Amino acid sequence: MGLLEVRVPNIGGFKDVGVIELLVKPGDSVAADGSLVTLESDKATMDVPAPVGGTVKEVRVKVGDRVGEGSLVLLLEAAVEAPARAPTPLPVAASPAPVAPVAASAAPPPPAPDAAPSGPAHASPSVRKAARELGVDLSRVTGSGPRGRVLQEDVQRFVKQALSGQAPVGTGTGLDLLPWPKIDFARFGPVETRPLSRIRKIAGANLARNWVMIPHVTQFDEADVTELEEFRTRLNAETGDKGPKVTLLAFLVKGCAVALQRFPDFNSSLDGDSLVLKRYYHLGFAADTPNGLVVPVIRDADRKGVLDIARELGELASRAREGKLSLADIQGGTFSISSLGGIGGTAFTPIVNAPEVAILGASRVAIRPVWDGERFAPRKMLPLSLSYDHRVIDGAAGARFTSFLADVLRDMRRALL
Ligand code: CAO
Repeated sequence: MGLLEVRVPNIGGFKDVGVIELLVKPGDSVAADGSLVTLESDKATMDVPAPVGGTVKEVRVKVGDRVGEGSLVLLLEAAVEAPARAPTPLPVAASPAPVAPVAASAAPPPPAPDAAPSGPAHASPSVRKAARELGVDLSRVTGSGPRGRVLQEDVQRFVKQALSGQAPVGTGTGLDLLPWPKIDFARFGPVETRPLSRIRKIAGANLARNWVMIPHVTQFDEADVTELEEFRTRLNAETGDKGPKVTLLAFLVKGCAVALQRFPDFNSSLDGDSLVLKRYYHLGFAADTPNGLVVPVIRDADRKGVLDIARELGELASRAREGKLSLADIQGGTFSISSLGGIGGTAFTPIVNAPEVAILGASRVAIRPVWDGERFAPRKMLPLSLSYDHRVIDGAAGARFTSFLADVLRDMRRALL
């Protein structure tokens, strides 16, 4: 059993090709045709395979080396008697094709060139083979190699995460977070432990996912609701006990439905490389309940009047507080509103409610001096905080949306236009 010199076979005329990955180390056993190293030209990635099965004795290249046909890759101790003809430099094939037919039995079979880096996933043939065998869709694996190349360990990590039920996260762009701090708080003072409610656990998991997966931007603006508030007060006085109590939130729902029709991207969802634009306007509103946050949905807000919206808001909010919402009450939302105006605050950054792409936060109306061109006048100003998914919505669109919404709230007759 002699030592076999494994050299770079005919690689289709490429002369100065980089070694980008060593797939074996001294002492490793390899099967015949097993991949030894991966080479990469500017057009293709290819593996140099073992001509016969055996044990790797010495690796003669390192990552970053430039090689060409005939370069010595490693020394292999063949498991069986090596064929008489040494696998030294292969005869140059006449064909410039990357895969040259090789006759000599001891010579390495030709490397299998792989898709050029412009392909959907950038990975060597051995990694592709492993992915195929494991049923892994390589386009879903985050590559941690140079230029985002998917390595063996990326595929292994992906499989491990899939088996453990976690979302696959690669090292390159994933969250390599420190473990959560484990502290015995009782060492520092008295504590009380309260289990999280079911709603809080579900909402928390959703919020955490949305916060880390969506690139959020929050656009702040304010709407002059002086006239709207006068109208609302009059309306409530007129309807009295006969009608629903109309709060600012009902006008916000209506105003947002109008703005969403004007800016359809805000009423969409991302689906892979596409945007699904919804032609219905179902608006969710965050409701604070003793058990945590829920988001009931007002369907077809664009087709409802403010009184109907106010009635539904009241019903849904009380069902939410009593824990009596049905699944239908919380499904199908296309945009959400989180109103903290009844409580206080000047601005906040709401978290987008995936798979929606935007959410409007409303804070407490304040009377502020506003310059009307000639003098300062006391106006009722409603602070707006619009968070959106920056993958879908650009900053300019975000600012246009809040400006338009502020215009509608300043004069609701604009909702009729
Ligand atoms: N500025 C000033 N006052 C406001 C206001 C605002 N932006 N919004 C509401 N108000 C007033 C209302 O007019 C009402 O006043 P009156 O009783 O004098 O008429 C009072 O605040 C209470 O309103 P409300 O809370 O009963 O009704 P609403 O329609 O504004 O809100 C609901 C309903 C269910 C959304 C609300 O009760 C609630 O749960 N809010 C919290 C939402 C939340 O937790 N969001 C955060 C989610 S995490 O991002």
